[in-house]
Amino acid sequence: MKLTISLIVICSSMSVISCTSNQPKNTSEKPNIVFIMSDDHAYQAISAYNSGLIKTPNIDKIANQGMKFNKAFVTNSICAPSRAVILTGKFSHLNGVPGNDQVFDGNQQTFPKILQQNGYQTAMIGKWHLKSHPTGFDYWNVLPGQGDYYNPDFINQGKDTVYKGYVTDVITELSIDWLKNRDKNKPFCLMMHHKAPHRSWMPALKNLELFDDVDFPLPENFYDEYNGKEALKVQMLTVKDHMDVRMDFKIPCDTCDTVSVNSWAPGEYWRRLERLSPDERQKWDEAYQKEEFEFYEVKEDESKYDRWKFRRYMEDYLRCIVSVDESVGLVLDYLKENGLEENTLIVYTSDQGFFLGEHGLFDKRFMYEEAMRTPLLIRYPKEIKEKSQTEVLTQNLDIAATLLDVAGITIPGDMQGESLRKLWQNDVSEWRDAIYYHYYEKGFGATPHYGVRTDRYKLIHFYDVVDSWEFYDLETDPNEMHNLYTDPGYARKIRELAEKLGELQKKYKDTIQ
Ligand SMILES: [Ca+2]
Repeated sequence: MKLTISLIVICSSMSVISCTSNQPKNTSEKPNIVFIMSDDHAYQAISAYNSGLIKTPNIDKIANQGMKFNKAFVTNSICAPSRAVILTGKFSHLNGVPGNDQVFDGNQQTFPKILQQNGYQTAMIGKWHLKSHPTGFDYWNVLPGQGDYYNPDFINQGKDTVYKGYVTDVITELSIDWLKNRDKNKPFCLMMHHKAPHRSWMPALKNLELFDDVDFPLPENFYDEYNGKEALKVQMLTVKDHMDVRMDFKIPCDTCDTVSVNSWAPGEYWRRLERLSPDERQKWDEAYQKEEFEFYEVKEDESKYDRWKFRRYMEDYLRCIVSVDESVGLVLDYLKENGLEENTLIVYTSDQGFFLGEHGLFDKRFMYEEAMRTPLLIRYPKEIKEKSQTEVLTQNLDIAATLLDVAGITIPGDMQGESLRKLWQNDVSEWRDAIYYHYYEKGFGATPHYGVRTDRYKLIHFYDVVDSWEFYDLETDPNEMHNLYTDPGYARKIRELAEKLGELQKKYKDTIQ
């Protein structure tokens, strides 16, 4: 059975957007922008980066026909803060959103606003997650908060609206509808932000059988014992100890001996299923029945149970990504069929990376590679050669400056990122040699921390919940298993990185208490 989308409410603003424009003709030469962002999509789960886990042929097309950024990082690995950094081109301490609880001040400068002021028509569709309503968009239609996977609520330019279908498909359909109905005399910037593959990884019903029984190998540092990692000793984000049997593994058991540490999780699980129609719910229950039988078979055997948990995590996470990849394919097809391929810059990225069992973890937050790094692919045939790659250090901080630069707009002096355009123009002479990171939230036992990463080394200072330093040599220890902070052989290098850290904090105006 295929879940089809039918819109309960047709966007009433489409006719407004398709009205004629008085825009000067020269803006029609400006490039269009399609900025596609998913939520918690690990680079390990994109086949352009790692062929071992999943095939993502459509996302890979952007890499194959454009530039793949192999060292793209965020400044603060969590959802709302990353979005605020991307919009403003400023670090969290300056854009007002250091954590998920702050309300984004929509009066501040953002790149969509600047594009709009320069003749672009702008749209924001999907996950927004910044609490205040979007500003700087001719059209916006966003999920409230985290949003739901099935038959989701949206806020359509201030009006509560419910759409029938799977959230990734709904966001795609709204995006393509907007493209179809846009004013074709103006350049456009479409931001299509997927909810998927955010926890709790609820796949499209048509994809519930995918990856069944694939024996995903555990990452080699799955059983990291956290020697020298004081902050990881107190977190509550491990696959084997902190996932919820109902919400994460989809086993409908409220009474069995579970591993739940989140009292809200069972209620959340049942609430989310209430959004399914009776037929959809039956399909869901049938699909997960096999997993329920397995759960009772393996739960008393710790080793088998650990592997089963990891497999359950991977199955649903990757099923969600299959839909995201389909979405990218549909948007690429639309652009191609409508002659927009050449003059449109397409970005694919995630709001941050994600642990897929590395260090035993799921989630993000920490300055270790899998969470700090994020996928970044840009296709723009007018300027970027096919199959380009870069190894230089980039950040989500650079997105705003890049998009304004490509649109021929002066980058405001208070934006803190650099235009990535220099990289595909091979102008790397003055590119940064280190990046700065600062994470603030304490949820799930995480500890605030800041640090610096160069091409080879990483220095982290955890403060608040625990106070400790970590130092890694990524060349000899890419899995970040050996904290060398007290190793005398690295004392000089650690001093150099500490100096660099101070320089970056000064440069970016981050005052540390
Ligand atoms: Ca996220």
